[in-house]
Amino acid sequence: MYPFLFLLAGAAAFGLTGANQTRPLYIGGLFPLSEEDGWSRYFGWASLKATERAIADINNSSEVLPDYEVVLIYNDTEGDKVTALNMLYDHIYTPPVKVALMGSVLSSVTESVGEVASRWKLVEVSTAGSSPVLSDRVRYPYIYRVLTSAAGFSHAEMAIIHRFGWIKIATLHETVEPHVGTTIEMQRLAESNNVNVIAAESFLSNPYDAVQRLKDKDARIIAANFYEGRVRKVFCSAYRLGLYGPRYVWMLPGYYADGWWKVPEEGVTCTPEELKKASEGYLTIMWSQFGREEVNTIAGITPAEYRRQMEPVVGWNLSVSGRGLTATAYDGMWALALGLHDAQQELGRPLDSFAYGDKEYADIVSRNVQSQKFQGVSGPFGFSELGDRVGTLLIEQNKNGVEEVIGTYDIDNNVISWLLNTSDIWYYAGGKAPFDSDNTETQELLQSTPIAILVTVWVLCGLGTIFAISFIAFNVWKRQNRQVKMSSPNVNNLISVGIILAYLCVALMGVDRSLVEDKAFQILCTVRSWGLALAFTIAFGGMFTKMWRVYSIVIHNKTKRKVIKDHHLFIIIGVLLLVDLAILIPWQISDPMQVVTEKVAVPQTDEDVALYRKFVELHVKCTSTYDTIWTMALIIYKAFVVVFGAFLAWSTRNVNVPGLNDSYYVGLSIYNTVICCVVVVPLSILNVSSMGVTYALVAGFLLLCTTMSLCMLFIPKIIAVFRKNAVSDQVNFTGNRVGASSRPNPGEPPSQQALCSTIPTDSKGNSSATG
Ligand SMILES: *[C@@H]1O[C@H](CO)[C@@H](O)[C@H](O)[C@H]1NC(C)=O
Ligand SMILES: *[C@@H]1O[C@H](CO)[C@@H](O)[C@H](O)[C@H]1NC(C)=O
Ligand SMILES: *[C@@H]1O[C@H](CO)[C@@H](O)[C@H](O)[C@H]1NC(C)=O
Ligand SMILES: *[C@@H]1O[C@H](CO)[C@@H](O)[C@H](O)[C@H]1NC(C)=O
Ligand SMILES: *[C@@H]1O[C@H](CO)[C@@H](O)[C@H](O)[C@H]1NC(C)=O
Ligand SMILES: CC(=O)N[C@H]1CO[C@H](CO)[C@@H](O)[C@@H]1O
Repeated sequence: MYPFLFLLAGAAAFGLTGANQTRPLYIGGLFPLSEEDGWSRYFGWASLKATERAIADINNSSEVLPDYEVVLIYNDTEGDKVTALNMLYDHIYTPPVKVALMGSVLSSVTESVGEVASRWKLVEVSTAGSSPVLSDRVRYPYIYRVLTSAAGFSHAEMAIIHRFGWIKIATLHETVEPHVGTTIEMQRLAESNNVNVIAAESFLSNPYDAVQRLKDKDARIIAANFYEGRVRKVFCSAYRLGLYGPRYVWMLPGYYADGWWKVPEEGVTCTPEELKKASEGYLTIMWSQFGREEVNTIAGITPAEYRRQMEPVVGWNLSVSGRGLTATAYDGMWALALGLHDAQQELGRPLDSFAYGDKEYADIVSRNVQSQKFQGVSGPFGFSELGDRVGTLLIEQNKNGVEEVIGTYDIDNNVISWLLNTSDIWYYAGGKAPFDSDNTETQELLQSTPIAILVTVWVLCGLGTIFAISFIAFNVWKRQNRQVKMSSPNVNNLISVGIILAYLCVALMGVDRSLVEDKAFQILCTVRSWGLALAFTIAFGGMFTKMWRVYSIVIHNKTKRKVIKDHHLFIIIGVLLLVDLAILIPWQISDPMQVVTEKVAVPQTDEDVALYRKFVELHVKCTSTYDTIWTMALIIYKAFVVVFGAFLAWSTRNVNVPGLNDSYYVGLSIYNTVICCVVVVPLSILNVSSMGVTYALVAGFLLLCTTMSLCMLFIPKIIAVFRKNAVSDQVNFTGNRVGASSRPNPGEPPSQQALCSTIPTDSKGNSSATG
């Protein structure tokens, strides 16, 4: 095709110029070469050097524009819109006439320059200019750019979002082009793909507040767009706010310099290590800047050879995934030259016949530039109808501070080709793609008493019950024995019954929600709160009244005879029980027990975080609205009885009333109960650790105490009975053995009544010791 055109064009040119071989074709260049903030000038420099190299190759080519010598006249835009416009007017008003423009690089600059240049009908090839705004063919009919519109980044990001099934994303952008346009494109794509943008935050210079808002909205998948000048601030904010790590995915444009995190920056309080940590694993979308296939290109050499040759020209190393516009600008210049070349035939007049405002010329050249397709040093080259470069985008990932290519995105077909196993992308998240929202699974752990503890306690309760029953049986069996007769066996039996009830309650305390249904559990709760209160009153009331009888006999023996019979004791126990009922019945009626489930969050371990789970413990308990008040009333009442009982026991500690031979042991029993209450009550109120431990401790103590009381009451008696001891009729005051005159006949034990009425009389003469 070219040789043919060459013949035609060559003939035409020859005809026009006679002996003159070539005519200059001026191209105006606008490059940022001294830009202040320090990074776009590298792009400007690379673009300039690549353009010059392309022009040299084009001029040396006998096939492309053989009649013309392409001449580049360039100016420095300083990366600034106003300077760039100034330079554009300088190009326009200073001869010679430029037939096209190269450069302007930055999106913001290209937007201004492009709009003005279009009025002058100048075709422009921008060596970057990724702003999606430039795809507007009404405002920018003659702009072509060698990079895909940054909107393509959004398409690639959406393909990633789609691939991993996320439906909630957030956007963050710096409020300048191309970031605004890219973000708008992302939001548009999200809407058409049914992806929910849960947060869309922007910032001008300080991103901290915007990142804070992302955090507040629980953003996990963040599509961010900003220049390198903001990247350290963004990741420092992310570090400070914890918006990094295995739960987050950051997707960024990929044109930041390698090792950006090492560069110190004023106003950034994070260390390079912190920035590196916060930015670990982010994904970037990047233009493929160098051809990846080792094929012969328009330059006559392979992309690798081109890079090798250009390294000394630009002054830095060029790698296949490197930055810079060294290859794209070269291909862009070629596209422009080929477009001009192809336009000659259609135009029917020399290419240097252009005058500013020549719409026909511009339209024809523009159309021919747009249709160029060739194998460039930046990969397969071509323009879309909107003047955007078509081709491949690279998906890269920041691993240990270095960006690695992990996949490519084919814009035309909307297809990602991964260069690795997709699970490897999430190396920083345990090999699993992070969730787009808080997908932490809450697992409920119903707290229950371990069955081993339960069975152990039940067995012990059973043994205790058998023990208590055998004591009752013993009392019945030996009811004629004096030892037994004199120890008020009926009261002792009642104590045993109370203790059996206590064993039952201890056994029931272990039954939890894991064993029974809600309804049964509620009944169980009521039963055991009643049972425990009554068991205590029956068992302790028995001891208490016995003690009280001893006390009465000893204290009142001087003044009057007291006849205290067993039924008096039963009446007192009955009164104590009535007090219990006076609390329990109103409680039951006005404020019945309810089954309440408390959820207690368990702190997440690192493993839980990695596995997206957290645990809550379910503590099922019985409680009622004024539970504390009722319980306190019971406890205070019982504490009063216990303290009073202890006082009685202490007052009569040295009294040995022979007819009431077990007062010493009853006293011990009471002390034992006091100690028990002091330990068990706080233990059961404070939930020390797990339910099992609490239950084991409380049940263990209760069993110990009740069993000890039981043993103290009965074992001495059994021993006594089996030793066939005679009942001592001595009354021992203050430890001294004093006279015992009216010792009853061992053969005929006195009745309880007799005992109670005679003993004080017997000891009357010696009562001064206590009086
Ligand atoms: C070709 O013509 C141009 C003007 O059209 C002139 O400036 C240049 O010197 C000529 N070159 C030769 C080799 O004659
Ligand atoms: C120009 O092209 C010829 C072959 O067509 C080549 O030998 C020569 O080295 C080229 N010169 C430059 C400066 O590229
Ligand atoms: C633009 O560049 C040309 C050629 O280098 C130079 O003559 C001209 O003065 C420059 N224009 C401005 C405004 O600096
Ligand atoms: C370029 O690469 C060479 C080896 O590949 C290395 O020795 C040199 O330091 C690099 N230069 C720069 C500026 O990175
Ligand atoms: C990807 O990695 C997973 C886990 O390492 C492995 O099971 C799977 O076969 C791999 N797939 C490919 C295509 O390599
Ligand atoms: C063959 C030819 O004309 N080469 C020229 C192409 O353009 C460059 C720069 O404009 C000149 O240096 C070459 O001599």
